[in-house]
Amino acid sequence: MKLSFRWYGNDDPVKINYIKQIPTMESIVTAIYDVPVGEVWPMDKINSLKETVGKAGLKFDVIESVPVHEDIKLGNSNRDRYIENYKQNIINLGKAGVKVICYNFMPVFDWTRSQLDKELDDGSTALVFYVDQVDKMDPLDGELSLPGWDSSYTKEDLKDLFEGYEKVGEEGLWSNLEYFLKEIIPVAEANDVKMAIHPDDPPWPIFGLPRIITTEESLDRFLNLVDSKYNGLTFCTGSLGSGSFNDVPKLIDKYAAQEKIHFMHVRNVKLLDDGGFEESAHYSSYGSLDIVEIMKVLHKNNFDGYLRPDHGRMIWGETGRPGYGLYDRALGAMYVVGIWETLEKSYKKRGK
Ligand code: DNO
Repeated sequence: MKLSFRWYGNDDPVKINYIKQIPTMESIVTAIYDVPVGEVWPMDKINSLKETVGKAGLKFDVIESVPVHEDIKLGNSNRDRYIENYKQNIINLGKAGVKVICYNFMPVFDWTRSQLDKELDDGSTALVFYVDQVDKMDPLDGELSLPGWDSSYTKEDLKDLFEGYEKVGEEGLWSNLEYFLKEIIPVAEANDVKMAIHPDDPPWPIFGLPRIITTEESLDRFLNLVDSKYNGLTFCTGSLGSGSFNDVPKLIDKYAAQEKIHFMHVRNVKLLDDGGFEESAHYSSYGSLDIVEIMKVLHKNNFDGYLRPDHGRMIWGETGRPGYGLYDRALGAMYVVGIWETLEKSYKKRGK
């Protein structure tokens, strides 16, 4: 595995040089944030980001994300213009040496939580999804703002989008995804850039909007839309693991064996009885996922893709981007690296 860490560019309160100080850290996961969704990322911006990352002694080989314009997801008549731009982004990033692009196909909202700073028993704060709170949230009243969401939408835009998705429905979303993949995957192949879809977080429909990348069945369906090693997954343990219906180690075993996992997001979640969840420290017994088992199945399948510790809590007084502080993610990184080293050494000893 190649250890990586998400960094939001020069505006990120986490300094890139500090990231490099995490033992065995190889790569930065980042993006261009000041180009509107759907437009082409200029080569000079890509190269300057690459230079910054290189100067810190890290590799620039994973992009998270190149966002997909809503017109593509909705299958609107102007989608081809945005798909052409998307292809150009793949070409430009390929030229800069990028190996993996993470993206998602979630309508309107990316990841969703009801609270970003829930205080846990030890005084740290974490992101949570409480069902009763989410039930009371109304994205159309114009008041809501969460970090995974594009805050540039007006109330009217949102209303139009919601109506659009109501017409499209789940099956329409699938066919728009298929159309998109059939266009972009050949370009990814030609430029040696692996596409890695991020599952829906949480893995069920929210606010009446369809969500389709949620279960084993849907992952199978997705991979069969275009059968190519360039059409793969960002396997996010926390997103898929928020649904008790997903057996995370079993799914990783299956898709790693198929060499369809290009990028791993590793974090833990504590599932609650009513279907909600709290994000927890990475260590297995703090949440509902067995992180050792997860690392074991990756190791068993000789996983050599990128892996990053996902969301951390805020600890030691750190403030910053919810889920993306330095300290707890660094602890998570060392925890998974420790498990990996143990696996490497014990299997070598046994002569495997
Ligand atoms: C949340 C992230 C997601 C992810 C996108 C990929 O912390 O994992 O926002 O970056 O869904 O497009």
